[in-house]
Amino acid sequence: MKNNLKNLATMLISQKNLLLTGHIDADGDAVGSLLGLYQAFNGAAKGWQIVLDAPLEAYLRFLPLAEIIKTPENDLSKIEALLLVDCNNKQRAGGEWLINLTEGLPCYVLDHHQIGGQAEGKIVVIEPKAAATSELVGELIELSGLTFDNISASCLYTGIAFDTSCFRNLNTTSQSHLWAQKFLSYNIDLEQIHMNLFQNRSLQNMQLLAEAILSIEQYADGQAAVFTVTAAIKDKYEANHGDCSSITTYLLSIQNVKIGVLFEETEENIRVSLRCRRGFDVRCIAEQFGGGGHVLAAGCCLPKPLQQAKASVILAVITHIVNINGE
Ligand SMILES: [Mn+2]
Repeated sequence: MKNNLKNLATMLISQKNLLLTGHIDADGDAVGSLLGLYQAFNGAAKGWQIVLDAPLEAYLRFLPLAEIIKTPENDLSKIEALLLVDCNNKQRAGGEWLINLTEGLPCYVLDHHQIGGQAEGKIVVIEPKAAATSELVGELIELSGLTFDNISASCLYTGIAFDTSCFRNLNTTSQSHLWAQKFLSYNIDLEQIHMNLFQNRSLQNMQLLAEAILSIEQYADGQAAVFTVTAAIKDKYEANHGDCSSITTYLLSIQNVKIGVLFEETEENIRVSLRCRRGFDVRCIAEQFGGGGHVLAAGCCLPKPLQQAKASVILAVITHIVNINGE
């Protein structure tokens, strides 16, 4: 991994007109990593552009440099290379527009999501042990002999705090805390970051959570718990996808629950987000339905109708629990 990271650092120092992008529904880690890289490597002077599939979600707009992030409608004709960040394939980063735009251009990958096969890219760095891609960006910056400042430190701290749910998730390591220690020395505004990431629910979002709590179903002797958010409930509270997926983790606050599942009915399909405790593996459940993610947090999409999608996924969840318990 170290060698590839060094090669990536060498590339980033000289590469002009780089397109940087992250996965769809870009989260605190994807965006923090992108902006931290851009700042530390002086992307502005090199014609780098950060482009996301959709406009930045409101809770991340406090980040320094957030205003430079573009959407695919912008003129991107000058692009010479692509770096996928917190993501390891073009499909996951938005699909068609990116595939068309970067056809034939060198592609680089910096990510911490485990993948089954080999990622496509000229230089691929995938380190699933890293709690956040922002940790890898920190390493990349240090390997390049570059320094942090208040802006890059704020962005990268945000990435780690987001992906570890403020150093509480089981993916958190001593390394995560060491990075936090380092970034804190750049006088970052912890209150602002934590407030935006974790204490930023609208009243409607809280009410959505209340409805979801009333919908909870339990399976496998209470080891699986399920939230269901129908299209009607989403409309009622004007909830978006972020509002929904962010509540899944509450299911793990219930005694004895090992796997939490949220079903969200959208116009096109049923989006499923899964969370679990150590010892279980929701990524392998998500993969059965064409999705992916991390061992402890994953997601997938199924075709409608809702009841059918629920039945399939719940069966897979129960089977997984039975298998793990039987081991
Ligand atoms: Mn991440």
